[in-house]
Amino acid sequence: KDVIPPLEQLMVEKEGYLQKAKIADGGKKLRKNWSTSWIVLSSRKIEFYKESKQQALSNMKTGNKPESVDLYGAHIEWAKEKSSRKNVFQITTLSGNEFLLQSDIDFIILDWFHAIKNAIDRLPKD
Ligand code: I3P
Repeated sequence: KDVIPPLEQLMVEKEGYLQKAKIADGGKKLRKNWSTSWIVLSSRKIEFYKESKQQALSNMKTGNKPESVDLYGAHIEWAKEKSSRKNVFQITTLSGNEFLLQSDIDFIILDWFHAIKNAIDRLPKD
């Protein structure tokens, strides 16, 4: 049966394309593999879509799920030492998932860093 999500979860704060590499899952290191991801930030989560926005929208009808990251208790920090690329930051979730996000374009990555940091800081601390 259909469940109606709370309104706040429907409020998209920012969306766009970034380079993404998941480097740990539940604390277990993964082989780094950069790919372009369509990223949707709402107040308490980030969704990573492997495909383009167009494709993602049509896939929603078939129930193809994006990777969803709970921002509650998450950390965000610049991660210069984790990549040879410029403009890389890391998100670490409470469950021990680690993601690197990157863009060559300075203002794009700065906007994303601050948007995600603000979302995390607005969530209750405990
Ligand atoms: C990795 C790939 C990544 C690179 C990573 C390499 O090799 O070249 O792009 O990360 O460097 O190990 P492979 O494809 O063989 O797994 P950056 O682009 O972020 O530097 P790393 O091992 O120093 O993280």
